[in-house]
Amino acid sequence: MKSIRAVIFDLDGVIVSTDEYHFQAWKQLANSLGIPFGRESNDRIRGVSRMESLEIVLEKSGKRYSLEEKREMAERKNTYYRELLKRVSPSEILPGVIEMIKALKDRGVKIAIGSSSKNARAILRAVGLEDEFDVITDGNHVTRSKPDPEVFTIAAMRLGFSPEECLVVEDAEAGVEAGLAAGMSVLAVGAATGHPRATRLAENLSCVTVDELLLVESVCG
Ligand code: B16
Ligand code: MG
Repeated sequence: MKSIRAVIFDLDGVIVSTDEYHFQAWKQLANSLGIPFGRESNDRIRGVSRMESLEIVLEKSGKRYSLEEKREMAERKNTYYRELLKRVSPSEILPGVIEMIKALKDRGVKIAIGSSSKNARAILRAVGLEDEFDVITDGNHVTRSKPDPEVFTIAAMRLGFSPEECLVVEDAEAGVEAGLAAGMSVLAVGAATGHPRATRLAENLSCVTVDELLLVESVCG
């Protein structure tokens, strides 16, 4: 088995708590349409694309909508979301992220972003991390959303490593599945901590040392 030479981080819910802003923006859209949308549906939209998330939100609507109407709704949700993103600052970087990035760089391990979000660069810029990653692969580079492995496969190719040399850090069930389907090890954090097939589990990145991340199975929290 090859050792881990690159770590590919998901963004929303792993690097920054923007997953909460996605929820609030979808909730705002759902309220305007008179559709119930609660926290119990939120885990299902983690990691999946904007249009696929919209389909999940619309499941509880009795109405059928045209593609044009759906595009307008997705655009409106993104406008709500971008408004919420204006408050994002470095203080919203999740626990252990900065320390882990530094520790990985000190080891010479390459780091990448593998996100479904088309807003990934704007978020990384807002928290001051845009220049920290060797590669940023996001929703603008893929044709298929997680749980398809495409975003992680492209990130690994751009980094120049084979899948078994890469470890993915994910907070979404769809993202854990995507990493495993890419043939990579996966550390599941946050909402995905209970995932039965993840390679490793941790409450968040502050619960894992760089040695544990790269070498040893760890459960924490
Ligand atoms: P956008 P990640 C994902 O980001 C979010 O988890 C998911 O909720 C969102 O629908 C998706 O990005 C698309 O985001 O509307 O900004 O393009 O977790 O893969 O970093
Ligand atoms: Mg995520």
